[in-house]
Amino acid sequence: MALPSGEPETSVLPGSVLVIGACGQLGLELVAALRQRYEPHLVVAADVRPPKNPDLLAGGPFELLDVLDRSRLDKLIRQYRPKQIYHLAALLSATAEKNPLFGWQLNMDGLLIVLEAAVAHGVAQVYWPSSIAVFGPDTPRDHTPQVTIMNPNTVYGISKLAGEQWCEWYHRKHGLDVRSLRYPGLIGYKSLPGGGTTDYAVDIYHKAVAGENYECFLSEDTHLPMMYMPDALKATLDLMHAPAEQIKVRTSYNLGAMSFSPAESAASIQRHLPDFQVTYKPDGRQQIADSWPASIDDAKARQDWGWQPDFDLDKMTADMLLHLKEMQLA
Ligand code: VAH
Repeated sequence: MALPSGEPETSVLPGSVLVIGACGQLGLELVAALRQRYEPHLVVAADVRPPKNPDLLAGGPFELLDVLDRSRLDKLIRQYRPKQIYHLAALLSATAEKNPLFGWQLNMDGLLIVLEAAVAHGVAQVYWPSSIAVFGPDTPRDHTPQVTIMNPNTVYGISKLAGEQWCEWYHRKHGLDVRSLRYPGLIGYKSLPGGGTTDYAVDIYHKAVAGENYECFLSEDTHLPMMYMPDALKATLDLMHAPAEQIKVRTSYNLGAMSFSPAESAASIQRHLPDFQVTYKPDGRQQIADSWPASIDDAKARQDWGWQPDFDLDKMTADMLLHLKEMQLA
């Protein structure tokens, strides 16, 4: 991934990088991408429990960290002196609805602990993911603007909206270089998501490659903003390496790539696997999905730091099926 500034990809970071929530769907892939970009021993993966598959994080240091334990975080920051902290640990939308108070505590107190520690230790940059979940049922659903009505009605969305305002406050009051993206649903082949409303868009590929039919928990015409993991990684690293003067949004940037429905996802797969069948049985996650945008206007990200996605639905499907088939044969 070339840097917008044209800086060589293998630029050495004077200091380490700490990834909190490294065992999650995004965390595993972000650690791998950071360890390709920097010397692997400089990229410290941390999570509340070890990875299910240790091989996935074997290329560099791993530390146990409950992000709600400030003294443990202080110890790791003193030990590794990170220049960047990527704070990903959170309960996602469906899980947080089942555990509202812990969802708020982890998503909110976790962020505040990281922001406070970053200021106290002079960490140069913090990354924190927001989500399209910050929008609610009365937000304009098509090409949702960067600035608009935001009345999220999920615990996850409420915590992400509050978190965005805290990020802006820490930048304004303490000069902390904290940056954020409102991710759409993320789709990747390296790890399964956990507890999200958009997880169907990953599960469907695994079922197709396994030769099984798929029962989708959203209705067939539920359009949601989605993004292939390589694009999410590109956006995250491009944002974090853009010159500070280009970053005009200190809450969180809208970020888009594509928008599709379960029926369109199924049709894209069936162009490769004609016998694959999908049925639809909406569950409680349908109500969450119905409160989110159908598509995102990310013009501000494109204008400020040159965002440009590489993958559409069919290009993602071809790549997902290729890699999942390879993994199946391995
Ligand atoms: C979720 N995958 O479903 C996450 C994401 C936009 C959705 O934030 O909760």
